[in-house]
Amino acid sequence: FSPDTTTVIFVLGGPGAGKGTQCANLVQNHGFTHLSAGDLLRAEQDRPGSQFGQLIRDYIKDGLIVPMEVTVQLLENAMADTIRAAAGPSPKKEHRFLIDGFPRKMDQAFKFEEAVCPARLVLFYDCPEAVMEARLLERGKTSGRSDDNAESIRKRFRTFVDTSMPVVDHYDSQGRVVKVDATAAPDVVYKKTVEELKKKLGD
Ligand code: UP5
Ligand code: MG
Repeated sequence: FSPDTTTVIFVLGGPGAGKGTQCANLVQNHGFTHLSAGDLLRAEQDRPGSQFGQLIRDYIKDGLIVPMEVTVQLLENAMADTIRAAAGPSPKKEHRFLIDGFPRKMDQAFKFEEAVCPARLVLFYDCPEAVMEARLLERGKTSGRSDDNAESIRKRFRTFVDTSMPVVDHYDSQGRVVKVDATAAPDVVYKKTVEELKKKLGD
């Protein structure tokens, strides 16, 4: 994917920070395509005949990072499908992707940027653990997600701190991170997101 015609924004933040919620808003109002690595993994897990189903199930339950080959391939396929679906007599000049919940480990970050496409920016939703925990436990009452329980949530937080924060710090040291406080209500966080993106992307 050429960075001239493909804009990739990584969307990071702890479990329950609101990545998916904010991405949905950005899709509606700003023409992004939203690809959630977690959603793609859950779909692959449930796909009949997938050779990775059980592996994904085990990793997600324990809040661990699925081996990167699986996730990078799913994202690459989804990007290609999106671009193919938009092809026609007047193809889009630019495709903008929000890659949600990825990369959450350094090896994924290097692999994706080298093999697929460099990211223009990293949108980082910053939120205290207590707030995220309350949101996830509340969602867990109805979500059906195998990792929305107290024990899995604790493991997800640990993985986030130990493995995923270094990715944010890495991009921050390169001046590519846009940090948004995700504690307030969704519409407040969204307003802030749009302001920050406007500053960086110029539209
Ligand atoms: N909510 C959202 N914003 C709110 C706000 N401002 N105020 C009040 N409530 C708010 O939101 C979570 C809940 O909070 C919702 O109920 C929402 O209404 C409410 P959501 O937008 O879903 O937050 P999000 O950050 O997307 O939380 P999510 O649970 O999806 O985060 P995770 O990062 O844990 O989940 P993900 O699906 O990305 O990954 C799951 C697992 O997949 C990982 O643990 C890992 O095992 C695996 N994975 C990989 O192995 N590799 C990858 O690259 C990616 C994932
Ligand atoms: Mg999500």
